[in-house]
Amino acid sequence: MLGDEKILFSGMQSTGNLTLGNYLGALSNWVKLSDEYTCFYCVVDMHSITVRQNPAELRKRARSLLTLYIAAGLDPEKNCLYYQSHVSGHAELAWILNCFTYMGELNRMTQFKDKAAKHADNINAGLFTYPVLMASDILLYQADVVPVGADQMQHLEITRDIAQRFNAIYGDVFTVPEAYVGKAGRKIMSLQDPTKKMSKSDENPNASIYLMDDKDTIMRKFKRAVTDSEGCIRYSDEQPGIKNLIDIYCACKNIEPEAVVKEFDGKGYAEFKPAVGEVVADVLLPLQKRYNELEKDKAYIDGIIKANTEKATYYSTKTLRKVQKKIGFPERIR
Ligand code: AQP
Repeated sequence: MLGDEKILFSGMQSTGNLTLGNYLGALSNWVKLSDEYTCFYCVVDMHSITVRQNPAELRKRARSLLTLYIAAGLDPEKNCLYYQSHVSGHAELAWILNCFTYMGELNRMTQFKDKAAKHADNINAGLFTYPVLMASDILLYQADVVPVGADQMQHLEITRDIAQRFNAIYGDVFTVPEAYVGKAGRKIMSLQDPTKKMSKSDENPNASIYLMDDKDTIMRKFKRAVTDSEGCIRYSDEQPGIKNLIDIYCACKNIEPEAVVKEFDGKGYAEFKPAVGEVVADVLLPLQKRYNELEKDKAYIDGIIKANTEKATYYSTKTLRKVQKKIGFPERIR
């Protein structure tokens, strides 16, 4: 699998049903990137338990997420699609890298501060060391690039710092990854509070379009989307709700905001909102059809999981053994 192409690593948490934000901001780009890179796309279920999860739900969501990766167009023969919890190297390397990460560095992470505030009753050590596990995910596969949104940039920086620190002591063990900053990653906002990002763990189902929402639900959610009393379609920070709907329309049709403003010049929200719903439903329909077919084929998905776990284990073990040797762990007796 590893030829001349550069290596890319990314993953998503199985913390809820995937939203249109996850699709337009990440998954749809992953599909494009897979033409150019050798990609490891992980279901990061170990990250997911930094927030309390219902076990049956977590298991179901992880499988559904992996199936959605394929339904969205990721070829499981070309890309390595797997569960983080099936490849023990992630946890093993994370422990080692914990010993090369400073408390002060982790204390600065804004995601930790945000999540700690949100889950004040469960500020666990895993939440604090989340960036170290993420560093392990990336460094295990010697990834050259990591597609990141602005919210994850701090975590990539700490990954680079850890890799450089380790390399400075033990030689060139890890590839130091670069951020892949493609075409301005679109940040899709909540339909109920356009100042907040659309998020799969949002408790209000009307705030998000889920990838498996049927057309009636999609149309209803857009109809209820919070906007303003201006009444005109302008791409302006003063109209965050409309701006978000324009972004969604643009991402689905691959056009620029100016074209949308022109198309809906003189028209009101009663016309614009259903138009956005229609394009979103059109984009999601093929993915939903494919998902429904794949979901029924248990043996096929099981086969993909098995083969890709072996692939990920093979590549991650190569890095892990090298690291263990460098730091002085005793050699394995064969
Ligand atoms: N609203 C969004 N707009 C654009 N991109 C988004 N992503 C998430 N939300 C939006 C991108 O999707 C990927 C998923 O990453 P993750 O599963 O690690 O979790 P996240 O970024 O924290 O996403 P969520 O949906 O908000 O999950 P929860 O609710 O569990 O925290 C990333 O590439 C992210 O940039």
